[in-house]
Amino acid sequence: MSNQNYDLNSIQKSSKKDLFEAPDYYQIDELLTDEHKLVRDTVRSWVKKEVSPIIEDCAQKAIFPKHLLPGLAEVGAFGPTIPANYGGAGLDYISYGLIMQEIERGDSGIRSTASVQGSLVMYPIFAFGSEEQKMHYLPKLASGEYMGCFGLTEPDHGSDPGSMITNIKDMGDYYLLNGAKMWISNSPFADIAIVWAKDEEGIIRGVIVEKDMEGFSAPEIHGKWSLRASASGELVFDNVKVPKKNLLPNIKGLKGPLSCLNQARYGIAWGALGAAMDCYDTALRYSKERIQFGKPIGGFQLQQKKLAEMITEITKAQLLVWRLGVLKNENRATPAQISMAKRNSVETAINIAREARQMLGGMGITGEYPVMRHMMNLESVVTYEGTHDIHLLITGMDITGLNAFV
Ligand code: TGC
Ligand code: FAD
Repeated sequence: MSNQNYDLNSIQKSSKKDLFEAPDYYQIDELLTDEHKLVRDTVRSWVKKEVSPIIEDCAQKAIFPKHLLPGLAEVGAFGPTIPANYGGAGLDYISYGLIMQEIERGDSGIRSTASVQGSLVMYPIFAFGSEEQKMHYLPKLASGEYMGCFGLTEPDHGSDPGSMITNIKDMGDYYLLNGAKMWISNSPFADIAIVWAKDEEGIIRGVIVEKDMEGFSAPEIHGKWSLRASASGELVFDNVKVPKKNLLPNIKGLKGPLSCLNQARYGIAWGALGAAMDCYDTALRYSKERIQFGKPIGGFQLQQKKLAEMITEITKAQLLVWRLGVLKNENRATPAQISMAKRNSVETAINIAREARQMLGGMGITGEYPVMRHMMNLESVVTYEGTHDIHLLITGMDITGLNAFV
């Protein structure tokens, strides 16, 4: 089934109540301000009301629930840290993290949409765009009137984006864009794409491509077993004439797209913990209700070990991302610190999802519970925004000063 068009009535609402209760084993709430808690609770309520009832059916049918976009905009998920004069919510990085945590508690694919819009589309326009570009695009992106996508990965250049071949040629009045991007979240329905391409000197530049430009297409990728409620596609550029005013003027080189990734990876570090919390909460509740050998399975030591290790890992990761948020608010978080947190949170989440799936026995493979969906989603999250191994090598390079990529 196509992600681009669906009949809202074809999505079946679950009658099951979302009973999620967030774990807070170390009273981490005490580290949050009233604003942080208000933001988090607003998104949590929205997810319970709008996402939880439909997400299993959307994932099963591979439908991106695009009717959620106005709601996402309303809860401030698009560009939470962008200043209010450009339509953003003007929040700090801990609020941003909490928003991503709550959305990914619902589904990693919905969080992907928000991450891309805020960190990979609004951020580069905000950080590297002209004033005219900011005034034109940012308010529309914040409200969800425009949706965007981010084209860095190519079919032959994933972990090594510096080797990209997509290119722009200066034609006097415009740039001629040629090439292709692969695995692009949101591309099938995006109004604009932030595209990274090499100029004639081989320097990476960013351009804003609009969906109606001649020679530009964004075919959807089908057949995913992961992020099924998210739309992914390609970006194909066949002699696309990009007006000069669409070049991001204030950035040159690979550090442009990589700076955007710092923003998105930071959000994922929080987001993946949302998925972990949902799996833990589900497994904990199930362990108290499921009776085998005459008692709740949560009473068996092996099940308690799984649960105790889950809450320990969640708590450690919560403290890590909170501290990272403080550093980010002070503009002191390094890219390598962000890499460590992204890698750690996703690994924590994927391990918890796998353990929780086992704890649910046969029921764990069904859509009755969110665990298998989270588990499959996290297989994308561990790969995109830099794979698990790439982030390890970034940490390795940071601590040794030796570059394993060359
Ligand atoms: P290298 O020579 O190390 O660096 C090139 C220039 O970039 C600078 N730099 C950074 N700047 C800002 N933030 C960072 N994180 C940076 N990392 C490096 C660096 O200082 C240098 O600057 P300058 O001024 O000297 O030119 O680059 P390299 O070619 O050796 O590559 C390094 C490597 C492997 C770490 C990097 O390319 C990498 O991170 N690869 C992973 C690729 C990746 O993460 N792709 C993600 C695609 S987008 C996506 O997946 C979206 S999914 C969204 C969703 O659905 O949620
Ligand atoms: P490869 O780079 O081919 O890697 C294959 C394997 O080799 C990996 O295990 C990797 O860790 C390993 N490897 C590579 N280099 C090294 C090395 N030097 N040392 C050791 N091991 C190495 N990209 C975008 O630009 N925009 C998007 O919106 C976007 N959304 C995505 C959505 C989904 C659902 C997915 C799955 C991907 C998305 N991506 C997006 C692409 C994503 O960032 C890439 O898939 C990722 O960076 C890895 O690239 P690759 O798939 O080409 O794998």
